[in-house]
Amino acid sequence: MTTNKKAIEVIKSANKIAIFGHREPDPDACGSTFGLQDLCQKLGKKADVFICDTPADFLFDVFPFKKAKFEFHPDQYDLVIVSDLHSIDRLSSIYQQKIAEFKNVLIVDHHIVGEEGKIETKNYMIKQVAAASMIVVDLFQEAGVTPSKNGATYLYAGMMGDTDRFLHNNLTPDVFDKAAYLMKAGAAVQEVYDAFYRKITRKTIATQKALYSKMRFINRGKAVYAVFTTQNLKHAKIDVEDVKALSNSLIRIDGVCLSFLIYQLPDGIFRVSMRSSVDDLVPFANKMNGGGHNFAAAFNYEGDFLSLRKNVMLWAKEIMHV
Ligand SMILES: [Mn+2]
Repeated sequence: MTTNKKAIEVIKSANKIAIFGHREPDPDACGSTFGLQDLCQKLGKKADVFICDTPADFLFDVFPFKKAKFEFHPDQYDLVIVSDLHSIDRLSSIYQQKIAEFKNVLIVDHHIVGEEGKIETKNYMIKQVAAASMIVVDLFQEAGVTPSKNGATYLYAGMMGDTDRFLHNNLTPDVFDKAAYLMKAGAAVQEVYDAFYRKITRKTIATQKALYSKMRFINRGKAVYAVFTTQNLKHAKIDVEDVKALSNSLIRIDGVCLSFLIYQLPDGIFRVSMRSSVDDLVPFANKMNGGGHNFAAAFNYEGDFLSLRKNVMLWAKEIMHV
């Protein structure tokens, strides 16, 4: 494991840095990558953030996607930083090969996944903290530089995404310390809340309607699932990003301790996003070649809709040991 000090040395010894978050970017992937860009710039480096997936609408109010680059030319960079991921298949497919072959990679992550597919590098920081954005704050503090106001906003937004604004059980005193640090650095806290939580769009309402009509209770009401096929999404005039934004909705239902929110990706594969209030989901997610955190994990399922519905009952039983 790379220390904060060593990570700063790695950044300082580079000239031009390319920064990547995971595919289907969420607030923490965006916050930690744009936060890292701010850090690199504060250290006098040139740094670019790369994104090829279209992020969810609500993220555009907070993150400067216009400044992000799309096409990656490895020969123009001497360091790659990947953030909020550490296995190659969590990268957008167009970047996978180039990063797998890149010689100098630094990993900044907080996910627990199986060793399989881990990007090969000796420089990795994989810490069990609530958000990758928190590790970036550690790096600012290690380097003795303060984030710009925008940088602080990005990192704050990342932390709010992965803690759902201090709601999840991944909280530690460190989360609050870092939130306070970022607010002092000028993070636009209210703007983040307006963009992420205060504003509800018509699409959100349409998605909620579809979600509640699709959910099915299993295991005597202790588990619940909802499946969105590509056809369902089209019919409801919503997209995968809208559904993903409601990943934490089903586990809030009284009496439910396990939820599966399942949606079909454009390539036909189903993404199974799990939440639990009781059981550690990581072993099961790893078994399915996925990963995540104790109470929030995901994996991909390549079968068809009918087999999926059958399997979800078995998965629930296995995870809940019944
Ligand atoms: Mn994260």
